[in-house]
Amino acid sequence: AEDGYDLWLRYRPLGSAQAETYRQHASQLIVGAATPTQTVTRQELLRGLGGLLGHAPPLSDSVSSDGAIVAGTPASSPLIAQLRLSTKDLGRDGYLIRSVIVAGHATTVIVGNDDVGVMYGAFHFLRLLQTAQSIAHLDLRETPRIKLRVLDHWDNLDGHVERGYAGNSIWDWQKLPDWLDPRYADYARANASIGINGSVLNNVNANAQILTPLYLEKVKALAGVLRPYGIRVFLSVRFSSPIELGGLKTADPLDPQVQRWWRAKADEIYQYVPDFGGFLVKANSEGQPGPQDYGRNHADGANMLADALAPHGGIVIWRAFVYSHEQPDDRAKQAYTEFKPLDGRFRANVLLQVKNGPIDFQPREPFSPLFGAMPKTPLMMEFQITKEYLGFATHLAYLGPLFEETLRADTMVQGKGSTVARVIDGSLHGYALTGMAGVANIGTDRNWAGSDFNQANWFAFGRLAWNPSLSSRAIAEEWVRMTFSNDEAFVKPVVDMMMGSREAVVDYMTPLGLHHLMGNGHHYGPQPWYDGGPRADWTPVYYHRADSHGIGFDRDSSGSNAVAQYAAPLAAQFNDAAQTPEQDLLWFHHLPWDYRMRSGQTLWYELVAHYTRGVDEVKQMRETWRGLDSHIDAERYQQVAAFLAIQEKEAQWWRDASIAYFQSVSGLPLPPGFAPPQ
Ligand code: GCW
Repeated sequence: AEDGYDLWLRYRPLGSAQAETYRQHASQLIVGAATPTQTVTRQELLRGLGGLLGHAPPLSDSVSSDGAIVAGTPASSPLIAQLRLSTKDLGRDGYLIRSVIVAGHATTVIVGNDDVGVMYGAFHFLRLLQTAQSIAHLDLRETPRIKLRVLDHWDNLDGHVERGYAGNSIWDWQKLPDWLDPRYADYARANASIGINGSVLNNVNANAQILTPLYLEKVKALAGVLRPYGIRVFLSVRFSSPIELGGLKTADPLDPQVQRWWRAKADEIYQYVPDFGGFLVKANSEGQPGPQDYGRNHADGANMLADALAPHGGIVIWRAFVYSHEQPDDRAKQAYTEFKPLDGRFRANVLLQVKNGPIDFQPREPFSPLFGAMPKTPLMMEFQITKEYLGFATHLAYLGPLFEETLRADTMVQGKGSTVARVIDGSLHGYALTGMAGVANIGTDRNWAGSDFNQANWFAFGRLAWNPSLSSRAIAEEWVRMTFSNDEAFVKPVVDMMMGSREAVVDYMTPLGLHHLMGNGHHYGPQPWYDGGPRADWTPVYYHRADSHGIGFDRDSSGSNAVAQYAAPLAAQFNDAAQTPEQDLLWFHHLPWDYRMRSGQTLWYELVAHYTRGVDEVKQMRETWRGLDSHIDAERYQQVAAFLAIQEKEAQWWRDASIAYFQSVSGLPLPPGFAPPQ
């Protein structure tokens, strides 16, 4: 059934002409199976070529005809060793794909330094066929720009996924370690196909139980499934575990007993999982325990854990998403305020994981001012793939443009070109460790991600973690071709629809730099009027600050002065409403309703126009989709159509509720000709 389970690895038969052309370059397959990674690589090539071409080329061990495919490393394959290709600078994950002559025969070689690189190369090779590209004269060389490419699962041990909209956790802790759901290997294949090499199995709001022997047995079993695919396992840990599990009276990071407890725990973990990746930690944020509970700082906490992991080569990923019990004057400033002074104070095996924006995964935020501000501390990007603030499972919002916008943003810390991408790929400040994390959108739904189009966000995350300078449009096109069809009459309109979809959400939810107007707690639907407890900085009115005079959060020098956290040229730009990009206007400024926008319209009219445009965009998306039913299977076609109908209804809800509320505050008439909802 076309239920989306196969993700972008569908491998359905290609058209006969195309298959015929490819078969000339797939006459025999030479790939070892001496290691688990070689074995899964071989399986994937057989499965992929078998599916796409109708039957897989025969396995053999020498090249005897034109069209052989040889995959391996110089160490594992004498054939490849003979070619004397230079592979040294490929590292563990890089690969070459080349059309060469072997024994007088035209041959395609997929070469890495390590089995894992060869596996990535095999997936790339299959992708060429899946996206209808020529494989006749190949000369490709790929290495990842970012070392750690991880999914953060916010999965609780009871199976619930925090902010998950695709069913329950795929980790069946109850049946682990004895039953290994085949889905784990399919999860690993999907990740490996886009270069993801780490999985944080459990929620950052962590349960200490994950570190008990009972659970470590289960973690070990999962690590065993993921390992052949080059994926290392990480765990979120609760900072107070020495109290909860160890019976200690304190979790003070400077207490020798606490340090001993963590060292012993780390030693124990590595007996279960010798290649364990390390810890992810949310500390002193939203009520989680942390070093500040003992008067210590984040570096004290992170370094203590880093010292416990260092003998085993493990790392600590410490989150910068913090805000304290005491309400700050401006929550957007807090991560920078707490972490910037600690630059250079972290151990070499600590990475600081920073959300893309200063608040919290909104449909649009300016980039976090921490990027560029900590040259001596490796900063890792945290994106949210699950759409907590962008319509959960149903709304079609392709996040590629959101990720790309952040990565391409210029911090200006070392002049023009100091992009966020260059911060996190390490090239700007010379970081030794680099990483990108995505909060996973994966659950037990047959389609994994809650909708077919949500799969694209998982895909885009992986592709950008491998190479943050890829274009989100090119990624969308790859994904559409692999997931649905290579038919140009389908690809073009669907890619266009995807590319506009996130901006549509911004327009109907939070245009012009507005943020955090979603329903309290659950974050679904509009609630800009909400001003209830428990704290003001969890309420929409705190963020939009609309009154009869105007709207917006004053973060310029006359307000919270959050602008000062950016490099001087940007600070000056953002400090001046006239120079601030309009898409971020109300993020940085509180402005009168009759403020003149670049269009010449008043701010009030422009706001209404954006809300309306958002709804119109979704109408247009439905229209586009309506014309495409003949190109794909009915099953997926209909679910997308139904979800788009939900999205239109809810875009309308957002528009009407938001305009009605803001009008009740502004007291201004609607623009002439304003069309009431139909
Ligand atoms: O976005 C907010 C979410 C919380 C989440 C928190 C975080 C895991 O609403 O559910 O908790 O961020 O990132 O820690």
